Amino acid sequence: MSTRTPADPAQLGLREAAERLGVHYMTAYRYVRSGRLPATKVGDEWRVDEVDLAGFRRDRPGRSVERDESGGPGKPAPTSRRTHRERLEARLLAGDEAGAWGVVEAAMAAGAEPSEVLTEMLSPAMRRIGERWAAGELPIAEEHRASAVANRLIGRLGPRFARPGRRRGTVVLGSVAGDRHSLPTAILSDLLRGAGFDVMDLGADTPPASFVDAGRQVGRLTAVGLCVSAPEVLDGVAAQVGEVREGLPGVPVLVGGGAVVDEASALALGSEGFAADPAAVVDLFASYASGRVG
Ligand code: B12
Repeated sequence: MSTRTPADPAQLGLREAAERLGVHYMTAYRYVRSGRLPATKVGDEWRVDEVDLAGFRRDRPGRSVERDESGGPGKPAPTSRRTHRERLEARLLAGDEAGAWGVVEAAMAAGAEPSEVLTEMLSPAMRRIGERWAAGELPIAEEHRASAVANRLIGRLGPRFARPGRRRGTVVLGSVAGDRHSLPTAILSDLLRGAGFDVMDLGADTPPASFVDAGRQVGRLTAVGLCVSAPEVLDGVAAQVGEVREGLPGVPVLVGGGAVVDEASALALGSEGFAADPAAVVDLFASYASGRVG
């Protein structure tokens, strides 16, 4: 029985894809929901591209896909981090939260730490989606849909970053006024929580006065972090940093994010430091907490 869409002859229904793979429909469905077989939902039905199906068959020569994650002597090698990243990207783009979470769980079962899920899977997947959007390969709607799923994943992972015990102080974070990106500070918040900080994340488009208000409300303020992802707002950032610094005298103010490309740019915007990768960013904030732990 063919379930091809008249609109796109290269797309198969899930039942036909299952038949071609020689597996039960529910097995093919599981491949899709776990991100192993790329598929797109059209209305109530999953559609599988013939090219993706061919790739899926090619990548599992003569072995059971269900055993992929198992590893161990005599078994197929464990699925790589890169493969998990690619599967996650596909589930994000499909707007499939359950499938995306399935990929995250599979990666953690294979040994990934929650922080690695954020820095080695979710962040690169989102960057790649941004590159594909910039290259004109993806409509902006798909980027929005992927961002919504990414937000849900960050929420689900959040409790895993709770760290009992001694605190290193509070960091106030947010993206600067005019910058609509909220994912970078949401991700950084959890990395900092995992390192023993309390974090108040103010999210996207935060005016300087709100950084100041938030900073005055929290106890043991370690630093304020301003994130800039959109280059188009860079011009106004130095003035915003000045306002925050004036409202919170003596408090370290750091500026970072994807649009702050090097140390010279960070310092020119008024930041007290710069860090290029996630571990260095956490260390940078931690350097202001040293001597104040407890
Ligand atoms: C999702 C997304 C959006 C979503 C935002 C959804 C959301 N809720 O966040 C929407 C659709 C709204 C959006 C809008 C736009 N976007 Co956009 N977006 C992205 C995308 C694909 C992913 C963002 C993300 O989640 N990144 C993953 C995180 C983890 O990124 P990260 O920066 O590595 O995060 C780390 C650091 O920033 C650091 N960090 C964070 N805060 C701080 C603070 C301090 C002090 C320090 C030290 C470090 C630090 O820690 C984080 C964790 O490791 C990026 C691609 C990319 N490369 O990031 C484009 C991207 C950032 N967007 C881009 C653009 C151009 C835009 C628009 C201008 C498009 C337009 N013309 O409308 C608008 C911006 C309008 C505005 N004024 O803000 C460009 C920016 C170009 C550039 N940098 O050269 C990018 C890079 C896409 C691209 N490849 O061209 N976007």
